[in-house]
Amino acid sequence: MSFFKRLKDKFTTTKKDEEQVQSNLPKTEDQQSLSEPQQSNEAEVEVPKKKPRKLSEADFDDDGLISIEDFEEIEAQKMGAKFKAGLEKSRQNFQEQLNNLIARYRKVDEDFFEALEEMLITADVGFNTVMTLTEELRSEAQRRNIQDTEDLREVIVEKIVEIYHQEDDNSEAMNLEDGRLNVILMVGVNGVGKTTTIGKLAYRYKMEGKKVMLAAGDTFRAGAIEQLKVWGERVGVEVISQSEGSDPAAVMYDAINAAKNKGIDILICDTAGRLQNKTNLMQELEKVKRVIGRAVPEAPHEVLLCLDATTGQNALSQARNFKDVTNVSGIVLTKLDGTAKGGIVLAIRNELHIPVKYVGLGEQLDDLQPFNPESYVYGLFADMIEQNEEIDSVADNFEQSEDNDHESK
Ligand SMILES: Nc1nc2c(ncn2[C@@H]2O[C@H](COP(=O)(O)OP(=O)(O)O)[C@@H](O)[C@H]2O)c(=O)[nH]1
Ligand SMILES: [Mg+2]
Repeated sequence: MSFFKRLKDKFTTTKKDEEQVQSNLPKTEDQQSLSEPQQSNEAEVEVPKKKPRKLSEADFDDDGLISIEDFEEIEAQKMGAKFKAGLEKSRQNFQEQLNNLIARYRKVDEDFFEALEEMLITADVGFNTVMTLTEELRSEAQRRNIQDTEDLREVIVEKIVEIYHQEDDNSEAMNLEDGRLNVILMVGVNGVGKTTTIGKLAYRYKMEGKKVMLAAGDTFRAGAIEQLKVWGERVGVEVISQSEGSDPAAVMYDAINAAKNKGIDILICDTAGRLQNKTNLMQELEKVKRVIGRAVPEAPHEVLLCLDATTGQNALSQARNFKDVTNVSGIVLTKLDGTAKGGIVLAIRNELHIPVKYVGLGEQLDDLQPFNPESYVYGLFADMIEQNEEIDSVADNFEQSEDNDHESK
């Protein structure tokens, strides 16, 4: 199966299928209270039978629950839709530029590769990463004797995923374990989205059935504690705080005690993004980390650095500063929805060797998504991936209409 076809099968869904599945999925109480009240009358809900969901009544057991395979399929498609929506600006930019390049340089030659390099660098992919990518493309084109730039389209997208995977596999996974208190420390400069991300993470983990608590460690910025409390209320998780100006290490100490007493699974700690100067900030983060480490062995289990995708190369230099002081275990790249230069993800991964664990794709509670390179390239090239398969989809439709004929007999 071609690369594009595989991505398409995995992530694509039609609007109608999506609505049907949403209305059929069992909801938790929390989900219900956060979304609009459902109008549909249960007796009228029809179980979808159409591709690509492939759901049928047999998928639901007596309690109305669906199988793991179907659940995973639906999750992948929901994720695909999130990445597609969140990366819209970048996608328009990437696809338009790539289409222009392919139209302008019909033959695969050095001029084409140079223009491609320029395009990728402008999209924040990062110089070294671009060089690696185009080197691999050159040899792949030679190896497979690809002459037409049109035929290189899919290879380019495939290589982006490959380059991403060259690093340690599976490192996007969070270091969280059942049966212990997991501590996540959120760091990053002011305004990158730390507090918002903490709210979204708390929501995500709570939906997964975890007991979550938050620690208001940004005691420096006016209003920061209040902002976290608002998130706590919205999501329905407890926030441990002290007054503005107090020692954040003391807040952490309190929070860890409270978390232990209440059998919390995940404690997420907010921190200041700016103090009187940079040295102070880094010293404070060190102290906070030390206090956490003394109270819980091997904690913090994750130190997540928040970076704002719209700041481009500046985000990379922030990352270098933080990396020097704290052991950053992962990156949350926020506001990807706000930039047309979504290539920054690749630069971060390849130039800093820190995995991107989550990406912020918008301002809704569920717009924070676990990062994975396939959903990402799907989001970046979705229209191209879908159009590329016109012939296949004609075949699919044919199969489907045969299925339907069969069923109606
Ligand atoms: N569009 C968009 N805005 C975001 C995202 N994440 C955070 N923001 C916004 O960024 C601004 C700063 O966020 P905040 O959490 O206060 O940053 P902090 O200073 O690092 O704690 C807020 O207006 C957020 O709504 C995202 O993924 N997409
Ligand atoms: Mg904040």
